[in-house]
Amino acid sequence: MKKFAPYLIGALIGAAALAVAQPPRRGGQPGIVKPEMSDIIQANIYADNWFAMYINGKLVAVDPIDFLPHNVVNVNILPEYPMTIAIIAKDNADPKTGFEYGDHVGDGGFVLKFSDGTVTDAKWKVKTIFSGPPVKNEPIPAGWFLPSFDDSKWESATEFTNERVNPKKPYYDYNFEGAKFIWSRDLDLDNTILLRTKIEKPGWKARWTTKPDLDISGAPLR
Ligand SMILES: [Ca+2]
Ligand SMILES: [Ca+2]
Repeated sequence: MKKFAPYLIGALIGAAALAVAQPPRRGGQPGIVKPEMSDIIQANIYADNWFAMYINGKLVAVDPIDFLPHNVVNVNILPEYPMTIAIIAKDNADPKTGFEYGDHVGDGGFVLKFSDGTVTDAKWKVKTIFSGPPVKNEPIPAGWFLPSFDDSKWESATEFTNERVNPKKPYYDYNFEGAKFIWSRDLDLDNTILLRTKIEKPGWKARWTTKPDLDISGAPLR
């Protein structure tokens, strides 16, 4: 036995060296719970004419079609509650005149439904930053899309009927049941608006225990 010992030690050292040389572990550590597709929710969004959406301070969706045709944006979201939703929505209006097509006053409209039951309604807050004609601009408040932003002085959103907004076919191809079209009080003259709401789910805890390691802070903020 004694004479084999050096070989045994050599084998052990070899095994240790092999362990050090192993590539990094793939698939995470035991005990870590990762989010799965069953944790995601679906968001259906229709804007007349364009929007960008921030959730909990992060840009998560941009309407890929500025103007026409009117389209529904359908995206997956990994929800975390409380969930602050902040939207910038724009009617098609010339920034210099407020008109569309040269001399028409166009109207806006925004509707959203998430599969967790979140819908647009008069409980949302709204602030107009561009109206006209005559054109009037207000600066976009710093940090308007952040959960910590104080929107308590903003007006409540106004609900509009489908007949008033007159959404096009894609709206009817998706589930917007229970959601209301909202805007500021003036669907015609208010052309760019900010919308905010906070969805509370008391007692909610993330099922997953992982956090992203990547940095996406380079995304545009407005
Ligand atoms: Ca308008
Ligand atoms: Ca419009």
